[in-house]
Amino acid sequence: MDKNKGTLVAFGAVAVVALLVGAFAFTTALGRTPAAAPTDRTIVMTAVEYKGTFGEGESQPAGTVVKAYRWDPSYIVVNKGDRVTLKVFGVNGDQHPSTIDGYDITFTVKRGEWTTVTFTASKAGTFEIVCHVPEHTETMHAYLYVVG
Ligand SMILES: [Cu+2]
Repeated sequence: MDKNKGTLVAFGAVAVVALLVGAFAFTTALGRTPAAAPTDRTIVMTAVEYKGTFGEGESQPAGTVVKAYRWDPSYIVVNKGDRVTLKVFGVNGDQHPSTIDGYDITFTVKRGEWTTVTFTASKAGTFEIVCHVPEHTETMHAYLYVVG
């Protein structure tokens, strides 16, 4: 390839990249919408326990049980201003005294019962939903993302 042809190819490549970047920026600007109007959101969750059992040749004696308590789902996304209702069903564990950090909300989920937690997502940010039973606390975290 001669030098002029190589320069022309390089210029063309730069022009194509510039066009793509410009088109992306333009469509992104067009795609922006104003903040969503506050809405009512109901989110169904469960309090669950995962269990596993060690087998032969693993790091613990065969038959050793390992378990972890979790919220399902563990990620919740709402918009600032939304009126949020969490409907939480207790599947495993006798009870789960819990908090939503940053919102001063406390609630307890009991096995076999539905617990309803209602609040307005008035603060943007990421807030943890944590169970405070000592053997659950390490793993029983969910994350509330309030977009605003
Ligand atoms: Cu718990």
